[in-house]
Amino acid sequence: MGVRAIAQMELPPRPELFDFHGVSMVHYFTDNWDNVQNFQARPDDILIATYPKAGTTWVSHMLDLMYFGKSSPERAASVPIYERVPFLEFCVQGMPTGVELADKTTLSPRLIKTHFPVQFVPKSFWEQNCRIIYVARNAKDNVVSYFHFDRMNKVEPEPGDWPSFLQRFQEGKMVFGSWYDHVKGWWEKKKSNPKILYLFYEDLAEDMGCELDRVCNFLGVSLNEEDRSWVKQAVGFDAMKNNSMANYSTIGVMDFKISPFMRKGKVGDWKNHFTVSQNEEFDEQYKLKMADTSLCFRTEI
Ligand code: PPS
Repeated sequence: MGVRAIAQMELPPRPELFDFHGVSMVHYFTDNWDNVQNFQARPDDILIATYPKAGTTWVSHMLDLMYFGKSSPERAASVPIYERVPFLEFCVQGMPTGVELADKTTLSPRLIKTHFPVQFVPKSFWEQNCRIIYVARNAKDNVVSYFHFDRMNKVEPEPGDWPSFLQRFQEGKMVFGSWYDHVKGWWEKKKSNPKILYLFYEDLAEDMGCELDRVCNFLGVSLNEEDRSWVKQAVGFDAMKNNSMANYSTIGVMDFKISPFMRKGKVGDWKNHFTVSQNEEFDEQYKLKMADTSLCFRTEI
């Protein structure tokens, strides 16, 4: 059954969080664990790794267009992003798993998405010395985006109200675990692994041209001026929001009447959600949790 067929399917009730090797998860991302861990990466695979809601789709669409946009224009026009860039650990009944989609990809390089914390990445990616692009987003915008996503996505646990969601975020009781552990874990790994490029959502929002050049440099891709402008334009928020192959409107597990996948795409939207006291309390905890890292985020640009 194709991924899009899920639109017609009845989904079971919302999943519960449970502890999985020390990380909060739901079964949709652990049910295929053995196949995921035994996944055979190829040396030219490119892994796009993120904490959920940090800009995965943005960078996935960018990379897909960079590599295949001009050579296979029909691909971007007719294949949704979740098939062009398989989500490795995804395993929802009635839909192809991420591993199945990746295994049947014949194009090269394969672009593969994961939300795993660094310690969950299948070992073949390290053995094959694959290039990895990690995207991180500031915690405040990340948690706001995650809240709206969990409201509308039926394969996520019930979000509850905003104050309790924020509390859970601080405790790391989110699908894929603690934002703090995730961004710091990948940051540490990057220090000893030159095959990891660590990007920030805020930098992409501020200067896409510059970040696109960094990505091209890292991957050894050279785009002529015309293609560079074309990719830049195609990954703009409005262009992606209006593109049914990039905006997840073809997947049935999400209810866009509650909130669209391409929601606001802003840096600083957290200011519309945090109360003054929530912000003060958040800052206090943030300082403690980030005291042991050199990693710095911008919450406005
Ligand atoms: S997921 O479900 O984890 O794969 O989601 P992810 O793609 O990582 O994150 C979704 C958020 O990224 C925003 N987004 C963009 N912002 C600016 N420009 C572009 N082109 C873009 N594409 C995606 C998307 O709107 C979600 O953020 P919020 O803040 O909810 O709008």
